[in-house]
Amino acid sequence: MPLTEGDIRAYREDGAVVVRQAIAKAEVADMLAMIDRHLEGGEHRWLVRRPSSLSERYLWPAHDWMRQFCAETALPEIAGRCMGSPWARLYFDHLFYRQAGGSDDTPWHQDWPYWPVRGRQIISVWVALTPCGPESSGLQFVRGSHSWGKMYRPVQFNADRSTDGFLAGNEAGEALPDIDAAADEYDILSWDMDAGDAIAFSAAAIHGAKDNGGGGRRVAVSVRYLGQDAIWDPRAGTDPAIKPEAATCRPGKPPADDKTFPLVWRRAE
Ligand SMILES: O=C(O)CCC(=O)C(=O)O
Repeated sequence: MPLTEGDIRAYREDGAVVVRQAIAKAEVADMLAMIDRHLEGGEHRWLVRRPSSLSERYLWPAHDWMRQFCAETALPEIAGRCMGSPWARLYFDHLFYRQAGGSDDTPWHQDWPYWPVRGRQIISVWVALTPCGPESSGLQFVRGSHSWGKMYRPVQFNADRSTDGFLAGNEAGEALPDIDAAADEYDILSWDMDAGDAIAFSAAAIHGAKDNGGGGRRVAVSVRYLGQDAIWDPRAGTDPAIKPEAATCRPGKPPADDKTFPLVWRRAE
């Protein structure tokens, strides 16, 4: 397991930590092949297209290669140990695919305003499947922003508001500060990433990414996990992919439906 106590401390203090070679190069190559095959011919349910990039979420229920990636690699343990939770449940996988030379960026945002869950133990493990860095679409973080105690209003990723329309009505919270306009005031955290390196980060951490900087394609999968203190919180305009009836979720109660939120890691006694 590539995670150290120092990594866990860094996650808690900064809201994000890099984990080198969380996924072996051979598994990275397999994942890229499966993703290419899927994008060429797959059926898409939760696909969001932008001019030079796309994202797709919840592949795992229909695709065993993605379920294995989320459940049977080092990722669930990284998630559980960073969160400090006795267990980790899989929430969903999220593929982020940028075309070579594309100009799409990822605006600064937090993740938790978009999701019908709430808690401190909500984490993503974002795995770079192609190399990238701060100037070539690698993820960047406002260090420590996960501890500000804020849930900012979600930011629309599509300028024309055509595709991720579920945000309608999700106006709660104040607007995110303009991070780029006051870049000197924030401590920005980022890393040069090799294929197979991962970043574990809190759902409350403010993060974003620049465009590809004219480089090659950038492919990443972000896997979302829930820990012990996460509760179901179906606020207006949050991701509708999981139907509360199917998940037997009750507002204010922890998601404990093993089919919808499989238990993928448990701390050894
Ligand atoms: O890969 C990206 O550009 C966005 C990733 C992201 O925002 C996330 O994983 O929450």
